[in-house]
Amino acid sequence: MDKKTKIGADSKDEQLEQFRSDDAGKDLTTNQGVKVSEDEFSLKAGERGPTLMEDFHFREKMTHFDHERIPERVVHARGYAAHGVFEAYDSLEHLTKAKFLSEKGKKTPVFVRFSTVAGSRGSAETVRDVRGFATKFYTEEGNYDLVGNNMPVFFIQDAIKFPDFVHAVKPEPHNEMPQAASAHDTLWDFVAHNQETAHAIMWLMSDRALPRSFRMMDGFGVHAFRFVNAEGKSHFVKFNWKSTLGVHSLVWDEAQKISGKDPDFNRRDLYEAIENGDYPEFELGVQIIPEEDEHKFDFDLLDATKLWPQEEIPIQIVGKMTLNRNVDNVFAETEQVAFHAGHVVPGIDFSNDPLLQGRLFSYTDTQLIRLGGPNFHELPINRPVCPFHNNQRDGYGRQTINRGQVSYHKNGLANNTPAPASPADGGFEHYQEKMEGRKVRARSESFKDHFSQAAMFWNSMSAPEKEHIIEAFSFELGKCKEKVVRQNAVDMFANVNLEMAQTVAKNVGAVPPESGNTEIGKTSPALSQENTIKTPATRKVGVLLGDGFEDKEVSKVFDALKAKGLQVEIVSEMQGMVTGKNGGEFEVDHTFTTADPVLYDAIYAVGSASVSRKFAKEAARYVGEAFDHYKPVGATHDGMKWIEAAHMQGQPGVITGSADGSFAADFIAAITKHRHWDRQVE
Ligand code: HDD
Repeated sequence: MDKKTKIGADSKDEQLEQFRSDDAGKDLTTNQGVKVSEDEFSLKAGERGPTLMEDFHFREKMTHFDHERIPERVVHARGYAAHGVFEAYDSLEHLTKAKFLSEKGKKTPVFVRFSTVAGSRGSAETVRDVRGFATKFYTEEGNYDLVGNNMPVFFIQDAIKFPDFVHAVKPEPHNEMPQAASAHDTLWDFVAHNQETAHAIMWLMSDRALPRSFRMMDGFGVHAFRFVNAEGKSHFVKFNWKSTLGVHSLVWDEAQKISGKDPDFNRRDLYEAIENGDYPEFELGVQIIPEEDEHKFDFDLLDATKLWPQEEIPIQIVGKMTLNRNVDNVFAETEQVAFHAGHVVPGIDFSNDPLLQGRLFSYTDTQLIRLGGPNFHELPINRPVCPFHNNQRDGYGRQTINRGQVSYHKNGLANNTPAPASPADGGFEHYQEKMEGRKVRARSESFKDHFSQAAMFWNSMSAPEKEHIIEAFSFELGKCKEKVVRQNAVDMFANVNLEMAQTVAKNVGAVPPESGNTEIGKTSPALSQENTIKTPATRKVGVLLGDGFEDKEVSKVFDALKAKGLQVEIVSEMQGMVTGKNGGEFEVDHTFTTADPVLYDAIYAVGSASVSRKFAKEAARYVGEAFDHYKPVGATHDGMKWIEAAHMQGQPGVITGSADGSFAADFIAAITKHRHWDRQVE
């Protein structure tokens, strides 16, 4: 490949540049390029007369507007994306011939879209749901899409059940409620009648379903894929994304409140982090199982309701993705991006997982209706950065002007080109797996254990995580109107853990099951968020400041927080400047009403000696709610009175003291822990 066509970290950005348009400062024209002289009044027969058909500017403007919307994604409609770069740590040539993994330090542009699954395009983001985590690698050998989720297991084993599962979880058809929620009868009715859902439901009821940030969750390719090396040797592989900030979650009460206070909470967080230069990073990890070991495990590798415990099959970290650029236009990029689990490059191939096999059909099919025809690969965001040539022609919105007489293969007139490339020359060769069998509609016996890994997940949770799961079940089933739905669900989950199911049963008015699983079997400590990476970096602290605050000391605390990469926002009674005792000034970022304690990771109360009654009331609310959500609370000087009034002193994660002393260091240590579950909350 010559220098000009070499693919690097900036290749996609350079390609997109050809399509960008800056309208500011330009003359207004029609789409035909004709300058427009008036854009406020339609053309009429007399000032008070009817509008005239010949008003081409009105017609064009209105027609375009009338056609602005496209169908939202049937699932994952609500999403947000960013550009970035993937860098390989080392060569994986011994495992795969995929070139983007073949060389230490090799950089490949990527585009990542995070999403919720069930909600419509405008729904709230902090709902209880799986999060999509879809990555498009623009490699020199074509686009590779890793279309994953933030949970390693799926709800069903065979793609033929996907429409049923999605119908069950989406709003109920007779009244279109509830929006972006699984807490309703049809989902739980589906669950009890399709018990392969057990393991994924345990994840959905856990804290993983409430990520604090898209930046603070892991991603999973879910299925077993194949790596194939240049010698044709195949290994099964599972892909894992590991956030360098660790995996952290909201609590349910907080998540519900954020849905009202800031329905864009997760996208705002991602957008602002990138704008601030706090680029989200995820390491790519692979779990490898040699083909000959396929049957050595107590689960079937082809079953997407099973994870590969990392204590048994370790994760090898092979590279890092950094998201470093927000999109220019959400519709053009985030909405029109078309992912496909079947977009692979030489060196990556499929397994026979029946869920994956069905996905290979569904993704192109859905893009045809969503993006209006077969040319969606020509949209700027979807174009590969390497050249592409074939004999496909025409269709709605075709942009490529294919020159020449020939559009068929084989041909003589164009010297039989474009010509297939041999595998040695980079042509994709499907892995030659030996197959034999009868055509059957059946589920393999090895897919029939639905509860062992669900129980492993439960057994691996810390005490607070278990409590949250019980609360989640109690909320979700409590929202189901039909008693039989609640009863069937608790009876089913007794197979995961009897005590858990009995507690939930009592909470939701069902009959506690008498028998079930009481064994504490296998555990996988890596599944507990207690064991995740903990860092204060990029956490957001709300600081309550009133006029006359202790400015010198507070400035020192701010410096200490910022030095550790924390974000500080000043909250006060009114917008404008807030002035300290010694004349130091800070600009207020938010008033008590435009912000809210649920939007911060920690609250630092300072106040001042002479705050108003309203200030005092709001400060007490901020501190109290942060405390109830197990967040770190810090107070110095006059801020202490709200801590004392609420009897919070000495509780875990409540840091008081002099801003001159060890306060800042102690407060940062408390923030590093994320939440203080050992706190006594009434
Ligand atoms: Fe899917 C979208 C992830 C099973 C059919 N899926 C979609 C997206 C993600 C996933 C992240 C959003 C991509 C984007 O941001 O544009 N899907 C998964 C995972 C699955 C899974 C991790 C199981 C391991 N999906 C799955 C099955 C089917 C589909 C079994 C159907 C047979 N998925 C679709 C779809 C979507 C989609 C209907 C809707 C919008 C789109 O594709 O582009 O084709």
